[in-house]
Amino acid sequence: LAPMIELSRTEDGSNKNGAFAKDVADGLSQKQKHLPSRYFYDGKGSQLFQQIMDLPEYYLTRAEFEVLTDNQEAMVQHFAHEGFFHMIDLGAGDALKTKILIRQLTKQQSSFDYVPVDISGDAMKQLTKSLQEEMPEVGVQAVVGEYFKALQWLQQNKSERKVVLFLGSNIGNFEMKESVEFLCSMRSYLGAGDKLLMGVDLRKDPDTILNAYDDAAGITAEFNLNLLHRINRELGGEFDVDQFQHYAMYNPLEGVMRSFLISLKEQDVYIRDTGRTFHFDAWEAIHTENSHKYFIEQVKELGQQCGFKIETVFYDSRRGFADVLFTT
Ligand code: AVI
Repeated sequence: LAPMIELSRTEDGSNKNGAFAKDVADGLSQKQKHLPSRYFYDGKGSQLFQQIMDLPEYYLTRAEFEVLTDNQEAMVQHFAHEGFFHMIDLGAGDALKTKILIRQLTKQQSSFDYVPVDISGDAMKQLTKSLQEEMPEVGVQAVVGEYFKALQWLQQNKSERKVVLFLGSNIGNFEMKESVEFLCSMRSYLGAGDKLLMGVDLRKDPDTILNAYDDAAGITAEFNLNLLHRINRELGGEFDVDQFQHYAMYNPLEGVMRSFLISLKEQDVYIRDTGRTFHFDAWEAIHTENSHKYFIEQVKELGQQCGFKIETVFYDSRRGFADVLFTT
């Protein structure tokens, strides 16, 4: 399987080589405007996402926490039966969930090191420090960058045994086609018997899903609108952010939660680093995020397309979230 993912993005999604400016200009010039959701996660956005994870409506994090807590012994047995391995954690953040597994691995004296990958350098510094304090016996090699950085790391360490964690339903933020490309790319760097533990949010009551992305306290709205603030801060944008509104919509046929920013009036917005002005009609939308919700059968097919087989599926007690253990 050939690597298919494009490896040319900036490491942290910032404006280093103008990629951010270019993506914004491209997205806002389309007939249906859009902005890539990976730009949500600047310092402020990451902080808001931490708040989202504590919201009463945002069930995903708690559900996955339960899955990992209740199944930690079984999971670790699947990972650790053949000697040393690298545990690579894509989008590790504060690794609150992964620490459940790390503790269990240490308890069982498994031979492994931990490779957290995250776009936030600060998060990786803090995580390395907290692990050194809490579990000094665990070797940690943090990688700062987007997911493609993790793929590069996998490529460089191709011959060693690996367990990849891709938790939190982060896969759900890709377009369907991108998720296949990403998983196939990952698969091409894994060897026989390597594992992938992937968190996926499952189909459920549409209202439960919708509320999770349109919370009463308005934190998700702030998270979405922060993208415009970020364009103002980093690209010299002139968005009047109060003139845009968060709008979230769930399509139960496709199983996709979509988020938008809606222009409340007809307006022109200049963005210095793009050298251009963008026109918005009253009530025109910018599509900012997809979050896919899956049937287990779809997850199975997704894996199969890239040569992954399901070893076990671990569910939460409500069967609303699953961590799927794939092997090659
Ligand atoms: C990071 N990702 C899995 C979150 C999700 O649920 O799609 C991002 C998010 N967007 C709004 N709320 C949370």
